Amino acid sequence: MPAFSLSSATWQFRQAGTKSWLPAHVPGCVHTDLVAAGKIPDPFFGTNELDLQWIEERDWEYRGVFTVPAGLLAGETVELVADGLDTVATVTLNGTEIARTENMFVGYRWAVKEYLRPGKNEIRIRFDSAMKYIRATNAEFTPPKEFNDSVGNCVRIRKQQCQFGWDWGPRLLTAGIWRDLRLEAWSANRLAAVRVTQHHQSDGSVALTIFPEMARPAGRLAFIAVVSLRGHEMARARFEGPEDGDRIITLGAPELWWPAGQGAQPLYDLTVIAHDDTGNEHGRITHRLGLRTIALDRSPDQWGESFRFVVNGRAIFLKGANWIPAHSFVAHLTRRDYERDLRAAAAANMNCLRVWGGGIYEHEAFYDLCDELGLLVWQDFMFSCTLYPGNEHFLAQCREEAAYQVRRLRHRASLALWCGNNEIAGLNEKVSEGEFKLGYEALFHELLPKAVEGLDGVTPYWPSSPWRGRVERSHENGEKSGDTHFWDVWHARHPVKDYEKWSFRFVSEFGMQSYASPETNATFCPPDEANVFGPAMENHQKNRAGNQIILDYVSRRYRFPKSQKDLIYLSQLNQAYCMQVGVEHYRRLMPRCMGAIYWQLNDCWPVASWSSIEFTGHWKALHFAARRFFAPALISAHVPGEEGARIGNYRETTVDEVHLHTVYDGTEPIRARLRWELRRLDGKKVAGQTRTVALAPAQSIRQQTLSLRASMDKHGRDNLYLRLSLEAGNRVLSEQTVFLTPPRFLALPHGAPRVKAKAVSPTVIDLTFVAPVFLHAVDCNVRGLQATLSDNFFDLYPQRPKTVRVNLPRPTSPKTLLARLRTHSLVDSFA
Ligand code: BMA
Repeated sequence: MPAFSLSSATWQFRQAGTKSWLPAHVPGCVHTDLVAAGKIPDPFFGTNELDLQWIEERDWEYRGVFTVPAGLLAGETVELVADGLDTVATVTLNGTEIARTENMFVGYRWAVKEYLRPGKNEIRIRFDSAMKYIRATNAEFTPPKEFNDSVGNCVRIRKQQCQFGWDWGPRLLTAGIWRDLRLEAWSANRLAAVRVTQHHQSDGSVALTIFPEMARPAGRLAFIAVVSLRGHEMARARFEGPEDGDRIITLGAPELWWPAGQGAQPLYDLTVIAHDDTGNEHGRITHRLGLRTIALDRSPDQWGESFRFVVNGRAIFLKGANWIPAHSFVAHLTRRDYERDLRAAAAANMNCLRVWGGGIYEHEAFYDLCDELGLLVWQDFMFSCTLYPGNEHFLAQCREEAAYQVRRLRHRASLALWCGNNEIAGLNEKVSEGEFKLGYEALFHELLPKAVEGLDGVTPYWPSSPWRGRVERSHENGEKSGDTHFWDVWHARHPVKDYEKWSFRFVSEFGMQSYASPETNATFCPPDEANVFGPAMENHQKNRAGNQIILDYVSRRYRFPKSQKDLIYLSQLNQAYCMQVGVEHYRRLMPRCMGAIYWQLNDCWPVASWSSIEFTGHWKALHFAARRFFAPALISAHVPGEEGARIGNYRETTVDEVHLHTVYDGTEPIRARLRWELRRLDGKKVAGQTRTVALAPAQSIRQQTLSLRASMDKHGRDNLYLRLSLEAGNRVLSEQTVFLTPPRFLALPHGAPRVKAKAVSPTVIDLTFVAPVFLHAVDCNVRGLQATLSDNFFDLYPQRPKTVRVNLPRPTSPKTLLARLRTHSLVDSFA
């Protein structure tokens, strides 16, 4: 079908009501165009955000001049296709108004042939201020106050909610043509969409039923459907209309698609071509399919009701993180940007991401990568935290949005769940009251499930996250059914060990903030303003209590740091520790608990936040820890009891034993060596043992309990550490150090590792570290080289070599790498 992308038009923009036009980009947005034109400074730098709030109150105009290719005008119908307009837009073609829109999340097509002319054409799109819109539209609806709706009333418009500001994101309310804009020409009819359902038969074959959806009633059309795998045609069918039985293609011995860690991710191409009896083509659509079944199993069991995802008949523990928009200005994001963070998610042994409901329905590249990497997608609809208007006009917009997005994403191999909203039912008290209740139920219990059922029909729907089948939010019920957001640790400042108090069925949010690295902070803050409590840094901490809570948790665990750099390091170690305690507990609970999705994977700008990957792509300590605590074969310690204090602040402990667990979610049973070693910090071995253990798929098991009271009494708990490892052949599958008291009390020895560097290739170097003494949380920094390390923030045990692979963007000699390398460990951070 002939198409012409309007991104190639000559684009300009201006503030409405002013004279001069400036160059613009499509896709793009006002803020990035203003930066490119030199009219505003970098919105992320320092406190610039605060000076740029005027942009949201203005109206903006875009105009594009283009020449229509002659062939295009030969089409009987020419459509202007807008995949995304942000948001209150009036579209004009050669002076005639074509359409008005008010929903960022809907793609549109308008018949425009009669307004086009041969030669030069002009399209204009005016974006009215979203702030003016929310003051005038749905104004009879005032939602209850919500701490993340800092502007107030942001729910009155269907626009990316976190643009209004969030507790990790700036208030940068933009406007623009944020996705592709093009002209498409066709005659008689057009293949608009293809819906495919998979029937997995007992003999292992898979039958694909193909439902072509035409723009007009089909008439005399025929369809050809071809399935191929890695470029080889596997099957083909020819059928007449939607009623024709031949629209089924059966694949005899297909390769199944699996989530990461469970098997491969083969992707079949299904191409459907519509044509008439004279052979004229009326459109073709290719979908990449993963052959798999997926179900949300909620069967009664001994604890209440299960909440587990079953793929190809196998129940799978979901390991992952929450995903927020990858940039405050999403229009510019490309596959490369998504690739950076999604590959990092897969590298950290994740098999799932939750696309959180205050952002956007993601870019095609995001889902392409999730399909390729085996990352299951828990897809929220874009509704978050606050209640929404329930009037017919608003609901009609939501209906259109749901239909558009469900049609767009339903065939995705990675799509595991449609979820109605983030945190409305579970956390907003007003959800059960009068009109709020009516509006809520109309949207989340009728409209959205109907759209999913009618247009997808396969992917499960879950009304809200968290949700347990009714409006309530007690932890007790989270132990019985549904999913839970657990924020006692962090927001309510409970002890970290409170993760272990509850046996939830599935945990879709829990998190701990940390500061971003000094390198990331330097991108928005000059060194003399980089004090984390100063105005520039404070503006990059969007949680009002954030700094206090970070300091609170850091002080519970570590000594007072030497410098701000060390505080940043400790905040990251603390974050990694908290998530480790949470995730390992949830994994040990398997099969009662079947998912741990921490808050949050990524950032939309450089900021102090709950993320494990900084905005610059730099991995925090948490991301390295995630790779360890999400490992398929895990050695995990449960240490009941804790260090506390009596009146007078005299230390006491209730710790005296350690339970050693293994958790395994590999696919084949294996045998491994479980090794534990209790040592004094001065290196002397106190006790230890190695034994062989059998690991069975989907099994969490307590292997052994160590009674350590006598050793603690004899050597002092401040002088001991326990090294645990799980090994197979000469590979360490899982390893960790357990302390019997908070690290601030430990008598940690000082020392520096010897490091040897060996070139594997011009851009790959292996660093081997050997430390004379035990060193905890060794941070290796190779400043300025943009290196990627296979591990960091790791422990070094006396005389036990540890090799880290370093990937470099350009050829580098081992000598240069060693000269740039700086290491420090926990003890070096203490004042
Ligand atoms: C959650 C999320 C977000 C928020 C985060 C941290 O509950 O759903 O709304 O950013 O907590 O407070």
